[in-house]
Amino acid sequence: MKFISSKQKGDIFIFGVPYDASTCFYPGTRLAPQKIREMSYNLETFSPYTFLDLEDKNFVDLEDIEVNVIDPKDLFKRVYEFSKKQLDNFKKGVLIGGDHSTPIGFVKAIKEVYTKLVLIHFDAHADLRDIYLNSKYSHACFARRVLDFNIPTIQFGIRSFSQDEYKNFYKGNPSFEEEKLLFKNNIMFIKNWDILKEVVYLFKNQGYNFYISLDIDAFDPSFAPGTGTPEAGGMDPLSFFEFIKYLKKLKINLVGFDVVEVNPLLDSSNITSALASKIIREILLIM
Ligand SMILES: [Mn+2]
Repeated sequence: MKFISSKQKGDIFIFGVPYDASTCFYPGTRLAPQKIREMSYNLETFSPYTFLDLEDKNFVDLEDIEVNVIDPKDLFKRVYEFSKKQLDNFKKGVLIGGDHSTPIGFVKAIKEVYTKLVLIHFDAHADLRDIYLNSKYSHACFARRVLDFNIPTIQFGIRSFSQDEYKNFYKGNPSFEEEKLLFKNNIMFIKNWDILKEVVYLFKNQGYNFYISLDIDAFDPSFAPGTGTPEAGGMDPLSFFEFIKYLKKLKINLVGFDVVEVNPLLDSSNITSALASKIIREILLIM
């Protein structure tokens, strides 16, 4: 099954990575790419936020890649090589996970094409561990690997981190402690939508390209219950759609996007998959 309104040719590719072996709690995110596509047939192709229509957007859903591997490092290599190949033909890409280990190789491939790249990481969890359960490519290491690729990273929605993550990245970080728009160790921590919009504006003016990584658990569990590690106190979908509207107005160059950690086995009435599906529609429209 392909995402609604997928075309034969286009500038943007979508692919699914049905992999959840690095998940530490409940498995099931491997089922998300198919479920999210299924839910797309419930959507209008026309957006009430941007007044754009998916029918007019040239993107190609390449469906799921083969991920018959256990080791997250093999998965990383596979996603990287696949993405690299696709970026010879396509300008931009969208990944549907899978757990948060799935986009690491994709981000690396994007960064090799777009050297001037900034990443916005929406998540409840810091994902800044260097190694987790013996792997550097675990879903708990996503943001740390992004920093290894030398990509300035803006985190939003984070409300769960270890004492080590706190000491190494947040403590003494002016963006964390005083909400100043300053990087420390290439990372900025933002809690407020208006400040996030200001940061995006500054990067856009410096000619940066954008990548957005969305862990669905950034949303409050009341909006997105279908995820393995729910964390109370999260963001709401309306604010996110408002943010996308702002990105459209600003005409940013959004070159990569992923949505991860949707778990259809833990979902209720498919509301989490439906949310992810709607977000993909909105993101495709502004790409
Ligand atoms: Mn998370």
